[in-house]
Amino acid sequence: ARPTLAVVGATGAVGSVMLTILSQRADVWGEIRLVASPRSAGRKLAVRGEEVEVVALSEEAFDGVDVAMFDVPDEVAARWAPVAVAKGAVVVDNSGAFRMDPGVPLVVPEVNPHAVRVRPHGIVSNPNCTTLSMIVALGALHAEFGLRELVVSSYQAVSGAGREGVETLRRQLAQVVEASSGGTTGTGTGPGSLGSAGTGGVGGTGGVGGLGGALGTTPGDVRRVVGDDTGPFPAPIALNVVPWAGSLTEDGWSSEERKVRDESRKILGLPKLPVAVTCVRVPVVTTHSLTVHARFQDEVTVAGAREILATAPGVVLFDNPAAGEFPTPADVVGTDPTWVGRVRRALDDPTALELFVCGDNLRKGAALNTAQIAELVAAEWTSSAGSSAGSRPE
Ligand code: 11C
Repeated sequence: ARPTLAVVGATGAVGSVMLTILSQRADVWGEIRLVASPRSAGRKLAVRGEEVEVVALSEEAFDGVDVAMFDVPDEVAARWAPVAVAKGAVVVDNSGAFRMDPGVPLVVPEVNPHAVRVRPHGIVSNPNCTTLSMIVALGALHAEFGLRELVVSSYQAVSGAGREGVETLRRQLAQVVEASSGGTTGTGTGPGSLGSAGTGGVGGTGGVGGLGGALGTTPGDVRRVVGDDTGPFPAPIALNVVPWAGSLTEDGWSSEERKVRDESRKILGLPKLPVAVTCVRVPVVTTHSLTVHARFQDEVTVAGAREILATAPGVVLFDNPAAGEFPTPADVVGTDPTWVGRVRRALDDPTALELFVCGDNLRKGAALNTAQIAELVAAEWTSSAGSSAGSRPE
């Protein structure tokens, strides 16, 4: 019998993409049960071309479930994943609740598929979307060249902050368009929030019309237009970039930056890898991008790196700057691979490469990788000896 799958968090931003992905991929599942918070129970969602009614998250929701994917906040996963395990399910969790637990494998099927088999707590973790947006390409280069150091900056899409992140960007874009086309903008009325007297009058009143007219030319003008409610971001995200993702941890590091470092080390099996990372939010709806400086054990060549990237499973090399060809989020969104461009050898270090990498943060960055891990687990059903109806692999 095919294993029964539960999708916990089916109505969320990642959960919705998961239902699409489950409908697109080769079907390895028996029943697919959709689970969400009680307020979503009773809704019907389409998966594999059928309408399925959402059931409320409860102990009974895991009755007969073999594999349970969790796309929920950390505290919900921490509370309910052990319940699903106690009911006999293998949990594939996309939250940050268990990733760094030594008894929980952190799996990227193209990089460390073998790790999925050793799961003493019955839980397999899916990495953070920023880590995932680069790690398939880096794993391929590491296998050949031996990675020694990473220096990374992210350009993260607002959907990484969930539906609220997307709604905030859309609202602010509407506000700045409105303000720039003669609406309520406060541009040019003063020295602005940074107090740089002398720049306040640059925009003038009313601007020149159209997106960006005068707006974005004086300190604090965008902030005044979008108001105090900046949603999940600590500063306006329209007409801006924000050097922050996640929460504050020790010594000024964001939780997101620590995740990229710690998770990359764990996935690559390099517990002491030096990783310097700065995470930045940009006004892109979906698809995270990263600049990567990767230093290896020995000298590298661009030709050698290109050959590896061009043939690595899950990677697309798109790198012809003379023709204006490199990945951008607007072109990559909705696709599965990790896209790599701008491959250069570091000018001052023959052992290092510079790359620009893009990956859809909701697909490979979240739902797709979770689905791939779940499929690895499901394969244990079909490969286990005497896989009779209802039997679970040992
Ligand atoms: C972001 N990467 O873009 C985050 C969201 O640990 O899975 C996912 C947080 C996580 O804000």
